[in-house]
Amino acid sequence: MHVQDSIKKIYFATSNIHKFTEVSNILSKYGINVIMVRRKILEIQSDNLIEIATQSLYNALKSGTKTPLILEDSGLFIRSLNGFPGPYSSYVYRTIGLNGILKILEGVEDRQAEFKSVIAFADKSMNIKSFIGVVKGRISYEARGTYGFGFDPIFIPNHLSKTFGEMPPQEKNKYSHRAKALMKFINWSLKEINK
Ligand code: ITT
Repeated sequence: MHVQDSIKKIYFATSNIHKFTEVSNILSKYGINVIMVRRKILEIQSDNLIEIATQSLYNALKSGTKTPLILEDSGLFIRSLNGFPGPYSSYVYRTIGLNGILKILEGVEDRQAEFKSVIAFADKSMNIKSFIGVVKGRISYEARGTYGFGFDPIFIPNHLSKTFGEMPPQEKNKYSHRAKALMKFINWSLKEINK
């Protein structure tokens, strides 16, 4: 792979401005300028985030989105619900929202959950690679905080007491699934440059 040329500027296909801001804040620290591509990309239905992210990346490339390109698929996986809402997190957030999840978990003691993020990357030669980040934690008993987006106000990372919704962006980036996936991507691309 020839990531040398691509490292200064990268396209990010997403319709989610919050994801874009998080990714852009992290990558800019490594001198990478992130350009948001808002085009709506056909997303397959699958229980597997890697499959969704990779297939969406192919679809984006097919429809002419510029490279180097990244795309991210993520979700909240709740243990006592066998991983629900998982890949359907966006839909579940829009339909039943935070209160819906809190209601489903009323009286449920096992609050364990994790956020997962898959970053799929295509270089200028359209070689594809994916990177996974996971943050383990628990679902709070009530929504707290106004930072972030989506399920942030009900997710508390392990060993902490604040929800993601109570953390300013830099603090969330220390723990988040997205930051972890991005760090894997960055470390890999730095290694590729030195090959
Ligand atoms: P794109 O597909 O256009 O990038 P999207 O929001 O539809 O944007 P996903 O299909 O990957 O993205 O859905 C992920 C959903 O999971 C997202 O909408 C949130 O509801 C939830 N989610 C993922 N990461 C999150 C985070 O860091 N904080 C809070 N909620 C998150």
